[in-house]
Amino acid sequence: MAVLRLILGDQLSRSLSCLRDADKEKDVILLAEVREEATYVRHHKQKIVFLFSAMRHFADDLSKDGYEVRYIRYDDDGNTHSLGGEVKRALDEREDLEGLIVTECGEYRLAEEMASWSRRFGRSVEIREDDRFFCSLKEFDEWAGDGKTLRMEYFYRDMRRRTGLLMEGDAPAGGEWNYDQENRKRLPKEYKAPERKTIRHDETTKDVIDLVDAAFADHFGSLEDFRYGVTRNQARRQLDDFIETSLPNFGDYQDAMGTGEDFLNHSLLSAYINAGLLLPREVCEAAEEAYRDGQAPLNAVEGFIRQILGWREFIRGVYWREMPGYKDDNALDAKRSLPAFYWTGETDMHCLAEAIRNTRDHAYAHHIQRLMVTGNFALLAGVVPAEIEEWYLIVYADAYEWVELPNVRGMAIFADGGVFASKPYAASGSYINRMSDYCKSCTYSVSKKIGEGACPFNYLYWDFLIRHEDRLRSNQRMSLVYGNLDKKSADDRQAITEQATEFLDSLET
Ligand code: FAD
Ligand code: DLZ
Ligand code: SF4
Repeated sequence: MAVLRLILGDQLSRSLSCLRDADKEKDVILLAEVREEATYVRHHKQKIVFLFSAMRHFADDLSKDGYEVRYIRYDDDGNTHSLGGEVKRALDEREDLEGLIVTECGEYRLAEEMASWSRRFGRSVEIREDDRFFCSLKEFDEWAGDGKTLRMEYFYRDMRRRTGLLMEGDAPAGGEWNYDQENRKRLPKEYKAPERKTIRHDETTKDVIDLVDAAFADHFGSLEDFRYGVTRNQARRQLDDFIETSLPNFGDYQDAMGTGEDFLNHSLLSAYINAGLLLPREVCEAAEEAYRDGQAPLNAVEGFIRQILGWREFIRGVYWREMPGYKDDNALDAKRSLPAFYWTGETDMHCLAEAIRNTRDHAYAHHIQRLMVTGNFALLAGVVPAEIEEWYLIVYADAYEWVELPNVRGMAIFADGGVFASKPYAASGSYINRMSDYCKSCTYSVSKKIGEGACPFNYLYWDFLIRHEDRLRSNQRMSLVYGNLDKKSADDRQAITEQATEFLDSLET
């Protein structure tokens, strides 16, 4: 029996469940560049180049290995520009194809659509589990049980035990599960981040850059410095390079930020892992090997593995467990529109300008920029969850709803009211000053709490605590900060509220 096998843009793994038993003699493998996926949000130009070029290279490799591949290019005549439309067209044109096999996708909206395909097309549709993750959705649900609050740390320990990663018998390597306390260093003066290897792009990528430049000219982002690898081999080389040059200090500078330092010691691997060019297991194993061989210290390797084995798996479990309601949560009743500077980067707040520039130039920003700069500002300003969430889904090359949405709604802006965060990650300018050199070259003064020239993060922080006092004061983990708020006089509180309101109202949206 011949079947059609659909591979989505973020499923570029040869071990993908829907490819596993593919018959080179009979089956047809479909990949399609379609407008519906490229514009359901207006993705960063580099994200589209990365995926289209990676899809084309992946399809070429399959063809070279003898599979029959049906590849639909964006500007091909007859492209229906939706995945459903392309599946239907392939099935209609090839009567010998008895049905479709596909691996489950990463976004709820598409999963719902796929669930209707069998009825719509009158053919069998088999949706297989995506087993590239360490933890299946069923296992995650069993772990979560009826718990209303989920804690990543306990999940992570279970995953360490289950996979044996960084374990010595029944105990964690080095005796501790988590070395986060050691991973909060500022950058030393004159710190030089590791050089990144450049990737020479081939004709396929150049063609895609031209296509995206023309067809998606009004999408956010610059194409001037496109540096993503687009093949498995290139992604693997990026992994090896990271392990050798950046991992040893990954832990130390994991939370640090620096002007002009767009990558520091971060791995830059999320786009590859999420698109399937690298598997999470091989990435964690490579890091563990570096620890066992004495090439990287435990605080770095544990910190890195925790992000993938812990956070990444946990976030995915939360997404599928909480959807579809999760998308509507607005626990802090946030109402403000997204400020225009999120798109232009034009703001006197230097930390925000830097994070947004990095985002525009590379479809990338590292975790602390996402969480404590752009995320923190949206939280303090009370930006409508749907607007800030769409921004994150658009601007990063690694963004798919399964991973973006809980990170934004759950971690950055507390819109879910604490499904997995025990308190909002709200911070004043002091945090940003402690972890970066941004404040030194900012128009605002981080040491000034209120009045002309004061850092907006300072009064926005207190204003946030005042506005949400009813909800947050009873949270035990907030008792210290509310204790500090209690030391402020009624006049101080009023001045904070007035300056915060005036500042927020002045933002162009
Ligand atoms: P590194 O710092 O080198 O970390 C290693 C790997 O760990 C990453 O490649 C990634 O696979 C994984 N990882 C780390 N943190 C997380 C996390 N919180 N959730 C899931 N995986 C994690 N990550 C995405 O992959 N896609 C997103 O759309 C996304 N949106 C985010 C939005 C916000 C508001 C925040 C706070 C975080 C978001 N993250 C997202 C998580 C994290 O910021 C990125 O995974 C990371 O910055 C990617 O860069 P890197 O590969 O250099 O990561
Ligand atoms: C993100 C994306 C883009 C920009 N374009 C395509 C595409 O043309 N064809 C495709 O198969 N997938 C694309 N993707 C990835 C999908 O949006 C992704 O598979 C779903 O969002 C589920 O995670
Ligand atoms: Fe950001 Fe405030 Fe520092 Fe300026 S002073 S960089 S706005 S934290």
